[in-house]
Amino acid sequence: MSHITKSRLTQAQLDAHWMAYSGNRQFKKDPRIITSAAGKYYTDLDGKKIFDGLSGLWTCGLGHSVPAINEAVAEQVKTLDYSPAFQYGHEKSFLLAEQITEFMPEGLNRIFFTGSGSESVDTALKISRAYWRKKGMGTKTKFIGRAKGYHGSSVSGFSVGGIPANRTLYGQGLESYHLPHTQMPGTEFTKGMAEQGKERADDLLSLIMMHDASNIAAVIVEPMSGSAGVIVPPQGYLKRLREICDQHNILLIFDEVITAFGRMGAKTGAEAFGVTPDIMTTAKQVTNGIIPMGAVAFKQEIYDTFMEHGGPEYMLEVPHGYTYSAHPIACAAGLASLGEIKKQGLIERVNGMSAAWENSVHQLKDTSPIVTDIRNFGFAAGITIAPVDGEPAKRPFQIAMAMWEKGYYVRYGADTIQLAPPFTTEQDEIDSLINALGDTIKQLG
Ligand code: PXG
Ligand code: PLP
Repeated sequence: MSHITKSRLTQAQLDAHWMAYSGNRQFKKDPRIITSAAGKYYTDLDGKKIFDGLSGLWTCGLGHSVPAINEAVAEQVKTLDYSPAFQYGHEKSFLLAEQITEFMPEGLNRIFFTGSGSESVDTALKISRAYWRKKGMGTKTKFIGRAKGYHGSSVSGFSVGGIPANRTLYGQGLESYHLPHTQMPGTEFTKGMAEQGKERADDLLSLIMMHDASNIAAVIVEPMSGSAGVIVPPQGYLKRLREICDQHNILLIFDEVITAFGRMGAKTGAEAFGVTPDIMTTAKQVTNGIIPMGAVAFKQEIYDTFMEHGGPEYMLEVPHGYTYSAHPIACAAGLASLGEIKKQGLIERVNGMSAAWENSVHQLKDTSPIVTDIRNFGFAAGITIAPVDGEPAKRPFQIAMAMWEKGYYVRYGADTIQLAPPFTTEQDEIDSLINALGDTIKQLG
């Protein structure tokens, strides 16, 4: 059924917006227009309620239109709408930085604010290079990412990223090399972390052999890959990466744009998996998605290195930042969001319900032979769908469209369906989502 006749938008208006990461031609023939959101549900133009099975884009774990966040933003708009990010400050950024350190593993206690996950990644990579230069090791400039990694859309992000479709069009990026991913054959349908795969961390030794540690600034990985379809680290894998980085004097960056602030049933992926990086990038959940913001956490020694080598005190220690770094409205939203996560005990809640979530999503295994793998951790799951006729992305698209019609929003990307329900999701909502998805998959395969 086409929704276009019900939209007030003209074709020219639809055409004017070149949508991000979207099939623009298909969308504009049959637009899926969301008009409002409250709690765990969207409402579309037809007035249909749609369950938010991906918490926005992994952003809105608290659900939508959360009164405490709305009020904090409304108050901030009236009090201080903008404040220059460079050389002048406002109190809320310092309060939020301290609040964020409470979610961070021990030692990651210096916070740099950005406007998005991509900017957080840019910040982490630039500061890594600058750090080595400040320490007199200016040859350490190369980066190591990982196959299937997603680190945002900037030039640096696509360079270290490992999803081929996001790289092929864009030519030369930053000099980056890639570890193999950890989706091991034979581990399909593993619940949580697989036992096999730790040895893939040792591929870092081969890359170090090839490029030499004296030329490598940092290794960047998502502790759990989100965009590529929820790829959970094998047991012992991240610990091994940490050991090798320590032995070779290479910074370890965890890109926690999806995994920080509750999604893993822990404060961060670092906490969930018991490994502490030198730098952590975050975004999304920090403001519950209401206003763009990212935050990068650094271990203190990195910050101190810049302060010690900063020159006269009136000089900048690092020429880096964004017009919207520490935007006051984003800071107000961040304080309210993180405050609500703590007040509502949502990290403990996700942790407590993750076993039930795991059991529910793994029931999809028996729905159809086209389900070839299921992975899960915390309140996240990825379901791999067998391709048709060399078109791996087609069935996930069809499934997501059918689910939308039925009143469920799920993410489709490459050969997977991704799920990440709000932290407040109840068991009956999980059941209804999984039953609808199972029926939809059955109808297709
Ligand atoms: N790093 C990671 C690990 C991410 O997941 C980014 C960086 C970039 O963040 P920004 O805010 O610049 O988009 C991301 C973003 C999906 C999906 O469905 C994931 C992201 C964005 C859109 C969709 O998996 N992750
Ligand atoms: N381009 C121009 C011409 C600018 O003046 C600025 C910021 O002043 C930027 C890009 C960067 O914008 P932002 O700080 O929002 O990333």
